[in-house]
Amino acid sequence: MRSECSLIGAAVDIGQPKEGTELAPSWLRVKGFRDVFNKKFSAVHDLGDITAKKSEEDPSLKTKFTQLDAYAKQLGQVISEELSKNRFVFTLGGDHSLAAGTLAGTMEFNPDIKVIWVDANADINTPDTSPSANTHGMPVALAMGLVDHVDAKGKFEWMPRLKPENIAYIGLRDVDPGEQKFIDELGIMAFTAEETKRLGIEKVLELIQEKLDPNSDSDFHISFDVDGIDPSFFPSTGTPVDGGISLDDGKKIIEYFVSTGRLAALDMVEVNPLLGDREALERTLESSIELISPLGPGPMKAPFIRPSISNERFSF
Ligand SMILES: [Mn+2]
Repeated sequence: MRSECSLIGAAVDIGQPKEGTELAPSWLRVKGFRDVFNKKFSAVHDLGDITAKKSEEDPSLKTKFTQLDAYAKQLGQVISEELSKNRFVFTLGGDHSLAAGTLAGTMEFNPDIKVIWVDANADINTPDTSPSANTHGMPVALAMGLVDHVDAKGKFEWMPRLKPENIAYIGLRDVDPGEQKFIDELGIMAFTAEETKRLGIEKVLELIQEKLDPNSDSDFHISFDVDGIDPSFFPSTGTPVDGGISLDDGKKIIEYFVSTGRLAALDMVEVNPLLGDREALERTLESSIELISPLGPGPMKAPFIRPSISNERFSF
C-alpha cells in the first residue's frame, strides 16, 4: 500500500437535512484520527477541510445540485492530484453526497478503478426515484449518469462515468424500489447485510475479488458509509438502520483491500457528532478508530529498542 497519506476533511452537510456531519472531520481529527494516521503512514499530508454548508433560505433541488456540482468538481480535482503523487487518499466526511467528488477524483485518476460501496442504502436514487430528494442518496446515480432531471441540467456532465460492473455493494438493507430496479437491470453486484452475515465476509470478499478484479491488478476505492455497520457500533449517524454488518466485518473489508496493496482511496462518511448522548458519541468514536486500524502500508520500521534490563535477571 502507498506509504504516504493525504487526509482531506470533506466538511459538508449539503446532501441531507440534519446539521452536524460537517463537524465530523474536525471532531475525529482532534479525537484521535490524526494520531492514528501519523502512526500508520510514513508521511501524512493533512489538506484541511473543503467545506460546503447547505442553504437554509433555498432548499430547492436545483440549488442543492448547483452546490454539489461545484463541490464535487473541486474535491475530485484535489483527489486525482493527490493520487497521482502516489499517496493514499483518505476522505473524511461529511455526508455521502461528497462521494460524487471522491468518485470523480478516483475515476479521473483511473477510469477503471473498482468501487466498494459499504452502506445500508444503495445511494443510487435519482430525483424521480427518491422519496426524500436528499442528494446523499444519489452519488452512485450521478456517477453512472442515471440522473436526467431538469434541475440537474448542464451539471455533472464533466464527471467520468462509473460502469455498473465496476462497483459492488456490501451491507444493504434499506433500498428504495427504484434503486432495486437499477441494481437488477444494470446487474450490479450487491450483498445485503443479511447475505453478508449468512455467507461470511470472507466469502463475500472472495466473490467480489473474482468478479471485479479477476487479474488481481485493479486499484480500489472504498466508499464507507458508517451506517453500513450496525447502529449498535455507530449510533451517531443520520439514518441508522438496524441489522447492519458487524464492526469486525467492516474492519475485515478494509483489511482485505489494504492487503491487496492496491487500495488507493477510502471515504468514511455520515458520522454526525451532534447526534446521540455522550455514550453514543464515545461508542461512535471508538468504532471509528477501530474501523480504520487496518490502514497503512504494514508495520512501520520503527527502530527496535532493546529492553534495558536483560531477561536473565527475572528468571527463577
Ligand atoms: Mn450512503
